[in-house]
Amino acid sequence: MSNDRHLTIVGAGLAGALLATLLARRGWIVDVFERRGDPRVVGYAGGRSINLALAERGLHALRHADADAAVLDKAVMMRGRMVHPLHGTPQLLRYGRDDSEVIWSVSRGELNILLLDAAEAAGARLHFDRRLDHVDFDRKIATFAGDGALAHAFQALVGADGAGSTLRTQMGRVADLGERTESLGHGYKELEIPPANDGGFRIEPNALHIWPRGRYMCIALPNDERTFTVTLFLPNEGDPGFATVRTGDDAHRLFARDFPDALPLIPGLEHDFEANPTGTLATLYLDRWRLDGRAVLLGDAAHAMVPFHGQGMNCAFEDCVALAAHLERAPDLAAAFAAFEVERMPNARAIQQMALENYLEMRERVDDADFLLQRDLERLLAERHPQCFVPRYAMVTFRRLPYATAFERGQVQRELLVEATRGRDSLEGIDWAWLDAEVARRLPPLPAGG
Ligand code: FAD
Ligand code: 8R5
Repeated sequence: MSNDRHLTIVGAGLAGALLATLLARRGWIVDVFERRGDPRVVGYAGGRSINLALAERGLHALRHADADAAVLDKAVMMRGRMVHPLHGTPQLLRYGRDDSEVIWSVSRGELNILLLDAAEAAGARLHFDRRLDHVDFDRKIATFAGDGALAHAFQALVGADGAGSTLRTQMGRVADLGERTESLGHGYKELEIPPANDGGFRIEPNALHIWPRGRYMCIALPNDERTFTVTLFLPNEGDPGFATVRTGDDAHRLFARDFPDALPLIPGLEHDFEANPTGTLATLYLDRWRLDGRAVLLGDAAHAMVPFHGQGMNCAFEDCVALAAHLERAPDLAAAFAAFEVERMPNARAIQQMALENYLEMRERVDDADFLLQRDLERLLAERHPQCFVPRYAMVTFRRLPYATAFERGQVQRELLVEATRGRDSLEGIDWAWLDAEVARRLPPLPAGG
C-alpha cells in the first residue's frame, strides 16, 4: 500500500501496543488512544500483579517487534502442569518434550509497559486518558473523552479496545456485525500466594499448578516477585458456586474441604476473596470484524474467549502480525481488512472452541483413568510419528500452524486414541500395525516448524 499509510488504533493494551510497534516500524503514521493513564507514569491500573501465560505464538509475534528477549528476561518458565489431587502428592506432567517446549509466566503490567516503550521508540504517537466515545463513520471523525472532548479525523480505526470494545459498539450502530456472547456460567476470583518467609517461592515455581475438582478448579501461575496468582474457577450457580460461596468465611470452608494443601499458602484468602471482584467468562462471536476500509477489530474486541487454553493474548498477538502483513501486501485498506478477516476468523473460532474444551480437560480429565490411558498412548504415538502425530496441546502451544488446522488434526487424533483404547485399561495388546497405518493415512506430515 503506497499512500495514506495512517492508522488510528483504539486501545494501548497488549494488542494495541504491539500493532503500533509493528506498523510504526514499517513507516506507518500511527496514533494510539488509550482510556487509561500511562502505566509508566501512574503505575499499572488494577495494582495487583496479574500474570499471563505466553506461548510460542505470542513469543513469535514479539520476535517481529524485537521484544522477545526483554520479555523472556522477566518471565518464569513453566515446564508443565503440577496437578494437586485432593489426597496424595502433587505430580508434574510435562507440557512438551523438553525445556524447549515450555510456556512462560509474564506480568501483564510489565509486558504492557515494555510494548508501550517499543511503540514510542518506533515513532507511534500515544495519547493516554483518551476514551473513545463516539464515531462518525461518514465524516470519519472519532470523538475521544478525557480532558475535554477531542475530535480526531481518521483514515481508518483499528479496534484493539478489548472485550468491552466501544469501537465494536459504534460499528454495530451502522452495520450488523452478527454479535453474540455466550456466557460460560462460571466465574473466577483471584487470590495471592505471597513469598515464603525466606523470600523464596512457596511452591514449585517452574510449573502451572492445577487443583482439579471435577466441576471446578484452582490454578496458580508464578510471578517473578516470588508470589503466585491463584485463580479459583467456580460455577455461578449451584454448590459450590459463587451464589453460595459469598464471604471470606465461605471461601475458607471451601478451601479447607477441597483445596486443603492450598489453604495455608494463601494467608489473605478471606480478604482477597472479599476485596477482589468476581470475573466473568464468556465467548464473543461476530460474523464480521470490519467496515470496508474504515474500521477493523482484532484481539478480544473481535473474539474474546474463555481463558482455559491461555491463548487470548497469544491469539491477539498473532492477529497483529497478520494484520500488519496484510496491510503491507494489499492494494488498499478495505482489501487488507477483508483478507485479515478471511484468514483469522476461522482460526479465532477454532481457538475459542478449544479453549472451552480445555476447561473440561483441566478440571476433571487430568484425574481420570481413561484420559490418562489416552494420554499415555498419545505420548507413544507422538514419539513414533513426530512429524504427523503432535498432541493438540502442543500444536496450539508450541507450533504456529493455523488454530483451525490444529483443531481438525486434533479431532482425527482424538478419534484414533478413543478407538485404540476402547474397552482397555492398559496399552498391552494395542494393534500398532493398524494404528501406524491409520496415522500415515489420516495425518499428513506437518511442515517443520509449522
Ligand atoms: P486488552 O489487553 O484488554 O486491551 C484493551 C485496551 O483498550 C485496554 O488498555 C483498555 O484500557 C483500552 N480501552 C478499552 N476501551 C477503550 C476505549 N473506549 N477507548 C480507549 N481505550 C480503551 N491470555 C493468554 O494468552 N494467556 C494467559 O495466561 C491469559 N491470562 C489472562 C488472565 C486474566 C486475569 C485475564 C483477564 C485475561 C487473560 N488472558 C490471557 C487473555 C488476555 O489478557 C487477552 O486476550 C488480551 O489482553 C487481549 O488483548 P487486547 O489488546 O485485545 O485487549
Ligand atoms: N485467564 C493458562 C493454560 C492451559 C494450562 C493447561 C489455563 C485467569 C482469567 Cl485457566 C488458564 C491456562 O492446560 O495445563 N495455559 O495458560 C492460563 C489460564 O488462566 C489465566 C491465568 C486466566 C483469565 C483468569
